[in-house]
Amino acid sequence: MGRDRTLRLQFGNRIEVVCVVGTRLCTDVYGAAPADAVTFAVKHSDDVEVEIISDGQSEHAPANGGKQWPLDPKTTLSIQMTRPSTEANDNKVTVGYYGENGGHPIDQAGVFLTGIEISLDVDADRDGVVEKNHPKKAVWTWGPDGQGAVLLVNCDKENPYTGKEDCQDDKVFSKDDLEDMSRMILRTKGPDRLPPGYEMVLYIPLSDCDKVGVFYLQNPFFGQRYIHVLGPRKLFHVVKYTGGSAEMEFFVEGLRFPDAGFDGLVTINVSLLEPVAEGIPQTPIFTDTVVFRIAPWIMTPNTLAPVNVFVCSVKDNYLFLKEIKNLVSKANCKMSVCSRYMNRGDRWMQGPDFGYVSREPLFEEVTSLDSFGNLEVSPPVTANGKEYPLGRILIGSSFPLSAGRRMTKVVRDFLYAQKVQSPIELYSDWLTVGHVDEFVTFVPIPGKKQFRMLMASPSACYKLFREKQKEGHGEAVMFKGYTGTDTKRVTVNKVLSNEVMVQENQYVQRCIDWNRDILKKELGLAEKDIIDLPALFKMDKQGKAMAYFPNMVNMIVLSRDLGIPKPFGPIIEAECCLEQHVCSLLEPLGLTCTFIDDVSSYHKQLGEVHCGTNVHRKPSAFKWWNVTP
Ligand SMILES: [Ca+2]
Ligand SMILES: [Ca+2]
Ligand SMILES: [Ca+2]
Repeated sequence: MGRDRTLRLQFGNRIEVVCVVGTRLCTDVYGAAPADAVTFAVKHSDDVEVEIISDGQSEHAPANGGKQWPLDPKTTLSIQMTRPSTEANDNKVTVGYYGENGGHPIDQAGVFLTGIEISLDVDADRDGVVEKNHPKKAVWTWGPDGQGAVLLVNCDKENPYTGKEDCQDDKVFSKDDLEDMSRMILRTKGPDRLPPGYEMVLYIPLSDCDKVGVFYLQNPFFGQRYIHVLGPRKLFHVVKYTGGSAEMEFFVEGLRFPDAGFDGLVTINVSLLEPVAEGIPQTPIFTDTVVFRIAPWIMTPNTLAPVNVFVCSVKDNYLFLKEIKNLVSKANCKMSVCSRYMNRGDRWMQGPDFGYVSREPLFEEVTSLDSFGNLEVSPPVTANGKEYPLGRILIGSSFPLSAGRRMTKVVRDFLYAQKVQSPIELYSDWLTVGHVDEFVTFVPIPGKKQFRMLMASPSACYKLFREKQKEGHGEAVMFKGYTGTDTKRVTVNKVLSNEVMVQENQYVQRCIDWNRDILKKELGLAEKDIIDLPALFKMDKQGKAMAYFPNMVNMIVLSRDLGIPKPFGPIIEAECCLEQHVCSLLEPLGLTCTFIDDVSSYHKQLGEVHCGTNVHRKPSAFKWWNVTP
């Protein structure tokens, strides 16, 4: 806001000053007084307010100059404009000095004033409308009682065929792109023109120039043009003062997500510059500031409704695609197949209105822990008295004290910096691939605002197999119709008598239990919230675990419809006992299980259904700025 400025009274010279409404000019009356003066009086025009301040007491000076005050070194005048001027210098303050005998003034000093209103405005109360001069527009606070404007990173592409994201150039190619930006309005009110030498400047701090971009809408009524005025290499922009009541409309885009060393806040200022004298730089006499917080990168949990399922079409997944297609049509959402040509192997899908971000480390080696399968997000939870209305991010990491793989620091720093889905670090390094989604997922309970956490469980599998053995199905055969390389005849008895496998799975169960305890504590879950899905693992040569049969927990969740990797379990009475068991756990909750053969397309390459798909979900109705991190 405006600073108080000091003004020096002079005799004989015409002083002209611009005063922003709401700011003060202070002047000393004693220093300028003629030698034989003992009192002074003040005359001023209607749109000016003058206070006589002496010894901490202040008194309004009447406009007509009818009162005299004793001259005292401690006395100052405080002058402010109460409304904007209609013409330059249309207001005046005159100080008259009087000698012992009063009567006529010995001398007079006058100041001509031009009032102007300036307000840089944003939607600080977050109701979708840019209000006028919100008192806390420069302070950003979280929570339902907080305030402060928000900004999106414009990281989508309005045109999917362009090479870069929208925010990477200084152009606006389509009006739809403005929907991704926040409005900012510069409101001014004053005379037709400012006295010579005054200038209005919009500017950003150097530290924000790679984080925010601003466009100005030129000629709103005749052939609109969007001029890039602030951003990288554009730290300031001189704003043309147009006079009268003016509203200049700007569009602001975020260029970067919050990250290590960047809390997500960006600042935009407007200043009024005043000339001091010919050849001397102008100085700011008034600054108005607004703050935006750049929206965090947010993950959508399985419990949110699906909108579109993205699947990559690769060489050998034709049948898999067909099965996913059936599931998607049951779940009533869209499906986009990304061709091999477009996905270049395994690229995260990009397209219109589908933003993306990538973080690449400068020095660290990228490991498989960095890929997206290693990031999951829980449904909304309350844990240890704290609410997480957008859920919590689960990231796979190495066991404490072990020197294993660890999600690259830049990715971890990035996730922590988003603040609204406070990450939980899980131990996933015991797996060959090392992904969180190999042992945990979440399913909604249709019709209720509840969910269950599903975990891969070797003990549940052994328990089921022993039951089947006792019931006389020890010779039931697994892997029937399985297109994998294991062609040996595998029975329930064979699995149960394999001591190495028993030991390896005990180890795996302990690793899962370690995570299970963390998840229960950090998500505030009870035993009844967790369902164990039978799974078996085997160790690779490096002592890391991989699924022995397709890992059912690695499923795709489309509302009530679950696409579960087909486990190829022991066939008992013409039915797979694993499928039958899982259905008996999930279907009473209102869920529908579809088992999808992903063996040749994904399982053999150590991924399952979930890894081969990406689901674009309806965003949470909960507004992220209402989170209290
Ligand atoms: Ca508003
Ligand atoms: Ca652009
Ligand atoms: Ca855009």
